[in-house]
Amino acid sequence: MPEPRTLLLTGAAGALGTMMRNLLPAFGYELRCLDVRPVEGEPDAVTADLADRAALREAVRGVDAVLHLAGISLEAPFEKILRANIEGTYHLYEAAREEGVRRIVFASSNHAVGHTPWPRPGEPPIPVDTPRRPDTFYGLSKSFGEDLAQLYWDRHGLETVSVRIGSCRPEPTSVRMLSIWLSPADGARLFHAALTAPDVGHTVVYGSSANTRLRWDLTSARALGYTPCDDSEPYAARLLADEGDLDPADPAQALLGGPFVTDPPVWPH
Ligand code: NAI
Ligand code: 15L
Repeated sequence: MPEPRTLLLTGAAGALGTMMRNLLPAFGYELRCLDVRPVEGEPDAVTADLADRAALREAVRGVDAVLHLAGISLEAPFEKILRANIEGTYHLYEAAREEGVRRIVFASSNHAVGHTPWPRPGEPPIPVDTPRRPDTFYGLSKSFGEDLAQLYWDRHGLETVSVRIGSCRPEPTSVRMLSIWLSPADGARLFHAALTAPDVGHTVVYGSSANTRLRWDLTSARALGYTPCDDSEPYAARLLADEGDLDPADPAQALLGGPFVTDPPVWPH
């Protein structure tokens, strides 16, 4: 497969979409942007809802690959998650299949496995094939997306890398994030690797930087050619002084999904 160059970026107006619009062109991508909201500074962006199959077909026509970031990015009522994340992702995959797109990089989330306990000291890191344990309807939609990706690979030969993103933001803002932080620059490196690695079929990876306090397995991400360069550790002393260390007796701290696992989810924290 030749290196993709023309890339449809869904969710381009969002936090991650905005960071990737700034970072991915340096890797040689020409971006076509899509969002249900206008995308600031991108007059040619497609303004469309993921429910609009005709608009999606037109948007994916001729692109080499899709970076699918659009959707609801936090917990929400099931009906909203159903429409945007479950049905919306299905519509995108159908449009891609119909137009012959070869690869999608899917923004999955740590919340697809958010009910997984953090490993204790000395235990191995959480593997990518740990059983799916969503912590919310939101996490459930990401679990669905991973299954959808597997189906479209097995039935239609449409490749996907599902990236279970930790927390991608300029700086980690909690002790939990020290383990799952993905710096924006590493995010761009990881998405580039996911877009260009050969023969991925459907591959699931965790999305984080090379954090000293990493507690999940980055092997499958590294196998794509991803070499993370950042580490959250310089932020650790300040965050630990503010919050103290994680309390294994508190479900919001003992489980991967953190504040999402409580009912109702405690967010933002
Ligand atoms: P965000 O909420 O800032 O951006 C999502 C974008 O999707 C928004 O611009 C929104 O207008 C658009 N959107 C929502 N529903 C849509 C629809 N029906 N049709 C078209 N566009 C729609 O979220 P963020 O932080 O940029 O995350 C991007 C993706 O990465 C999301 O899928 C999120 O679940 C996933 N993710 C992000 C993480 C992070 O740390 N930022 C962590 C884990 C996963
Ligand atoms: C996610 O899936 C969210 O989209 C993001 O906003 C963060 O909250 C992240 O998980 C997290 O777990 O910190």
